[in-house]
Amino acid sequence: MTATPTRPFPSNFLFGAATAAYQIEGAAHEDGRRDSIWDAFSRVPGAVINADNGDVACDHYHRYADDVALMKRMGLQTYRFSTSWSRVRPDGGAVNAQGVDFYKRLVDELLGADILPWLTLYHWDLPQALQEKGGWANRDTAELFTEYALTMHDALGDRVNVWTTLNEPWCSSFLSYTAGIHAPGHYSVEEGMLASHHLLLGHGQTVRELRARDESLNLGITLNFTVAEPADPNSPADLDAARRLDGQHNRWFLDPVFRGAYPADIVEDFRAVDAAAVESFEKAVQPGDLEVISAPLDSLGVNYYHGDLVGGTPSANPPRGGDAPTDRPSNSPFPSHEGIHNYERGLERTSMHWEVQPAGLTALLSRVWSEYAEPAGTVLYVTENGAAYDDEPVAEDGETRVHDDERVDFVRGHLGAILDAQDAGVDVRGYFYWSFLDNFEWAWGYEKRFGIVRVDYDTQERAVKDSGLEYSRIIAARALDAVPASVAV
Ligand code: PNW
Repeated sequence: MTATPTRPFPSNFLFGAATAAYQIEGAAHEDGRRDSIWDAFSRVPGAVINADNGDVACDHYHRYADDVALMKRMGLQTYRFSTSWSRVRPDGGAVNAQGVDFYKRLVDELLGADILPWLTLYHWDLPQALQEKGGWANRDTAELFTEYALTMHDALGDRVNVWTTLNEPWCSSFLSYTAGIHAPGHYSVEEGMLASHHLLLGHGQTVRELRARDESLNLGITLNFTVAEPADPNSPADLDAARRLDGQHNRWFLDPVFRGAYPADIVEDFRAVDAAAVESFEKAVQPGDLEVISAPLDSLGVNYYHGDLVGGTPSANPPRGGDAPTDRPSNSPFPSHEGIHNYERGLERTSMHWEVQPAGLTALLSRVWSEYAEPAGTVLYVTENGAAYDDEPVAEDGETRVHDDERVDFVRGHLGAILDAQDAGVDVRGYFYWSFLDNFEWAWGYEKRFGIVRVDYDTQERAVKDSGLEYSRIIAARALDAVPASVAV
């Protein structure tokens, strides 16, 4: 007797996995590619754990055909990857045809395997030559970003339909220019604010230009979110801490993109911390910018890893903080962080020390849908969700196996959370597990493994983890329960 599949996914729902150029490609000095800010930052003593860098990474630049073949065997319907500005316009200016050619080969391989290419234009690898002119704190970078985007569209516009401008501008502004944790590793509230505006400006201009070229493109942006909950929903101080965290992390980007305005409460919170930074930011926001930034979008990518339980006073039982990757100093990425305290809620945590809370994804999708996406006619996709665990590979029958039961539960739990959101009326049409491969986890180097496919960095061998096998079964069944016991990968 065959069980009837329960909890099916709608027929238009896309199952995929995601990566980013600097994290997997390697070939950092090949075919005309030049340094990005991550190549340069990786050389700063103490910036990346074990002094790791992306020189080789997963060697995907040379192994892309095998990697695409593996995606195909696993049943992925779509693959979210990023193109490297540093390959395509190595110093931000002239086009490097060899760099463009790599992405043509990759896209052709995907199309040949019947996998939908989901292209992200900026996943943090700004050409170092542009950083030397101020990077994202310089308004010119927004213009150059659009020129680079148009180069990619010249090359791939006939074959790629889905274009995401930016991945997680919160990371490429505040984590990078204010907290000092990501490249270029600066510690400035002013630069963080300017970078966020210029990133969004680059996004909006690019949407406008691509739309003018081809109305049929699916255009979007990917943002990363937290779900900020007050420790005591009756405490005004806890509610205010949650408001400020939500405002600095989520609304700082959602509001300009969907409503054409930065959140006024957060601008004032920032002013109380650094009035000069806000003055400089207000000068940078020129008339018309917010209209450009709020250009209508087809899709919003939602990246969700974890939420935060916060209070306005220190908790008697604070969570053990995640360790910093290195001893290099860092600041808070939140300019207005005073009086926001994290609380422990006893949830399981991944090896990033991030809480596992699938219900947070349901809450996030529902909120973003009703407050921002639905009124704008924008569809949601979960463009990243995943977990790092201390995987233990084992040799069984001559094969490498990874029995990553926690990651199996993580994937199932979050897919269930998406079904819950759909049941509540949210139009969310896809899921991309982060990441397809173990890869260069930024300041954590190769220490943290997020993949559903294990990478042996000595041999570059790939091995599908149990989570990858389970994901393949779910994709084959197109349902969460009653998945077949096995699937050929
Ligand atoms: C995202 N934080 O990054 C990125 O899009 C991926 O490239 C990355 O590998 C993945 O999540 C896992 O970390 C983030 O410190 C990195 O809050 C750091 C933070 C958030 C997102």
